[in-house]
Parts: sequence; structure tokens; C-alpha cells
Amino acid sequence: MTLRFERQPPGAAGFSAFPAAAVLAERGHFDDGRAAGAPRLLAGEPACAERWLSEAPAAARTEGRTGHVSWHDDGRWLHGSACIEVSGGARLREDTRALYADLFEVLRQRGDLHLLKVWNYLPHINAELDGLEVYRHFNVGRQQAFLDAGQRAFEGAPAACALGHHEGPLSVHFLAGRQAPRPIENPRQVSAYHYPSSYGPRSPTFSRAALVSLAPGEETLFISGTASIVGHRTLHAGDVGAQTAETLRNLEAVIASAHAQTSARFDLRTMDLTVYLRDPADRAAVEAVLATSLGADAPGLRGALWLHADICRTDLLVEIEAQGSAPT
Ligand code: 3EB
Repeated sequence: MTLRFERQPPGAAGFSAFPAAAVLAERGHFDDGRAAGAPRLLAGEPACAERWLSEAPAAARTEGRTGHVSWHDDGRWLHGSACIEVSGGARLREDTRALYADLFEVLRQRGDLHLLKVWNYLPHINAELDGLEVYRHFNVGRQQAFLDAGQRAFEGAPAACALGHHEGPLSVHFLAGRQAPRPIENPRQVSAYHYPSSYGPRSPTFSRAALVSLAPGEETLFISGTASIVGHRTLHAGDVGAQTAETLRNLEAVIASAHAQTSARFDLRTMDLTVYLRDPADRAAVEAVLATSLGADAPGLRGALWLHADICRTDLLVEIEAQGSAPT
């Protein structure tokens, strides 16, 4: 039973007609407040929908709500979303932990599913609460929830991204499956789950990428949010062009690591890219670097989703997420 990802190509009138029953999950991206709890599209971008399409028969499908989490399960793949209004510092840790506890309860109830990819959107991610940054509070609650649930918080963690938005709740979307993903790391970077404590009391819980088969004869690579970090340090503070070039080197390094694990061949130029920018005014500079490296006509660049988001370190200006499938 195949799961497919579709992104409405910017500028296109809409999707080819999918029967409603085929849609496991859908997320819209807008440049106004319609999707509170998620980063907005850069102003002027055409509204975009992303859909996970299932081939499972209707009879195999279930949906439900467990605590904060709404989920849809097609018997093979499960997509879930949760949000929680957050308030203070200590509360944020507990809220994060509670949200993730519900997420892991869904996975347990549905048959010990494996987390593949998580999208985390935090309100005011760089704000300071009770002397600690929001992102760092979040990392404490997230790692604790993984440990509480007996989930792999270090090697074997899912792919993820974590970005900040300016209005709405803490929102988490996730994809899970019946088969464990293969975690991929980047030899140019310290694994995020091993970052030193100078980045916060608990390390971030994610792998650089996850490799999974969503369809027979095919593998999908979920590359986590990737930024201008080498070792564990931010490079090129204040220079968005150089950060973009460094991010591309990291993305290529992750793909090279994946190629050592599978016969599938991934190509950044044809992957689905999501570009998160702290400052919308940086778009032209970032696009120029991507065009030089990938080619101005690369489908990945033409179809990229450009979102306005705060990155989890104040000195990072850009983060890029990539996803793609290839035959094995
Ligand atoms: C980094 O490499 C950049 O906390 O889930 C990227 C992807 C980042 C995911 C997360 C954070 C996360 O550390 C930030």
C-alpha cells in the first residue's frame, strides 16, 4: 500500500482530481493568518497545498483523536497533528512533554508504529522565558517525552524540523509507519542529539535524515531542516548567501550518506524543497545561490515552498528541508 506526497505546484490551478478518500492528510500554506500555528508563506507566493495520498481501501482506514493528537491511519501509514496553546516557560516544557506523550500513545495504540518525520512549529521560538529560550525549553520537554515513552532520543531519532512562527499554538505534525526508518547522519556535523550543553540543557531530538520505503521498489529520503552549521557551530553569521551555500553542502553531504545505505539515487535538483527564511527580504539572495548551485530551472527550485519563519538559533537566517523518492 503506497503513500504518495503531492505538492500543488505554485501557479498551477489545482491538483489533478484525487478522490477525497485518497487524501490521508492535507496542509495548506497561506500568506495570511488562515493557518495559525504554522509559518506563513512569503508574501505574494501562491497558496499551496501539500497532501499525503493513500492507496489503501476505505475499509482499512481509521481516524481518531487521542489527547491533543488528531490522527488518520490507513492501516499502513499514520499522519497526525496536534496543537497546544502555550504560556510560560516551565509550562512550555510540560506542554511539549504532554503533547509528545499523546503522540507516542497514538503510536502505541495503533500497533507500535515508528515515527518517520516530525514538523515542529513553535510560537516565538527565540523568545526568552524564565531565563531560557523557548526552543531550549521545547528541547527539554521533547527529549523527556522520548525517554518516558522508551523511544530512541539519540541514534535512531526521526527526521524533524523545528521553526518559529509569530501567532498561534505550538503545532506538531508527524508521519509514522509500520517499518522503522533508517536514520542518516551528516559527517560534516555533530549529530544534533549530541550537541554540547552550551546549546541548551537537553539536546534536540532528531536525525539528519530518515530513509523509508513508502512504495514498492522505491525509497523516500526525508532530510531534516538543514542550516549553516558545521561541527556544532553556526558559520557565516550575518551572511545569508554564504549560509545558503553552506546549507547546500550539508544537504549534499546528507544525500551522500544516504547513498551509502541504499541503491536509490537522490538528486537535490528534483526533490521537494521547503525554504524557511527569517527575513523575507533575503529571498532574492537565497534564490540566487540556489539557482547557481541547482540550476535556475531545477524542478526542486521552481517548486520550492518559501516560508517566513524564525530559525531555532538567532544567528541562523535560512533553513532548508528536502524530501524525495527514487527507485531502488
Ligand atoms: C540544526 O541543525 C538546525 O530541533 O527538531 C533543524 C532540524 C534544526 C530540526 C529540531 C532543529 C531541529 O540544529 C536546527
